[in-house]
Amino acid sequence: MGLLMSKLIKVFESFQDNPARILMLGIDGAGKTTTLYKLKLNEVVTTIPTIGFNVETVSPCKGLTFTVWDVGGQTKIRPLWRHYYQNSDGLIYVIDSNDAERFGESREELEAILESEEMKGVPVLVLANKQDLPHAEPLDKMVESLGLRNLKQEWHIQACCAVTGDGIIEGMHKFTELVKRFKRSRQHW
Ligand code: G3D
Ligand code: MG
Repeated sequence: MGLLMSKLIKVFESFQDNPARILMLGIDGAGKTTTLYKLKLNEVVTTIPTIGFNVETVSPCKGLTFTVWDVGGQTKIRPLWRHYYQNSDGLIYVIDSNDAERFGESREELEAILESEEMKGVPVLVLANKQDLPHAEPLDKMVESLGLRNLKQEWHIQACCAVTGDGIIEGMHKFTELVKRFKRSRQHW
């Protein structure tokens, strides 16, 4: 087991007695599958619950599951996404920082996801991925392009590189805090 994973397990173990369902979304090519493989302890399982809808799941620790798919296009199957939105405790939204041309598309998709009633209040970690590439945009530019300041829920943006794992632990630390706070607040509703 790598050093990265052993550090991540410490972060994730805190969910053992307080299970959490995490969605990891983003447009195709953002780096979700690569991130998933960095997080994995168990195998990544790919299922196709309905035609053309490819869902990956991984459970890196007892009590914790990540459910992952590509957002964008696919108008016919979009209504099915809501089923996965239900009871989620956090959203990790992955962006290719090096592909500014697609920031608009990423932003629209993020806004559409967060408009859903089921996602109300759910905290968001934005993984500004591919920061190793020469044309990666800086975080302040991405915050603006993605309209993150307009979000109603708590959010955090983390620069990372899914290939090397740089930034992933820091992002998960912060995200874990947000998710726990959200779960506590929901218990008090
Ligand atoms: P997706 O699951 O969101 O669709 P993938 O995205 O994880 O399949 O990644 C898409 C491509 O981007 C892959 O390259 C992958 O190796 C690359 N990638 C992912 N993260 C990073 C990163 O942090 N830095 C760099 N430089 N590349 C990254 P291929 O060539 O396999 O399509
Ligand atoms: Mg993928």
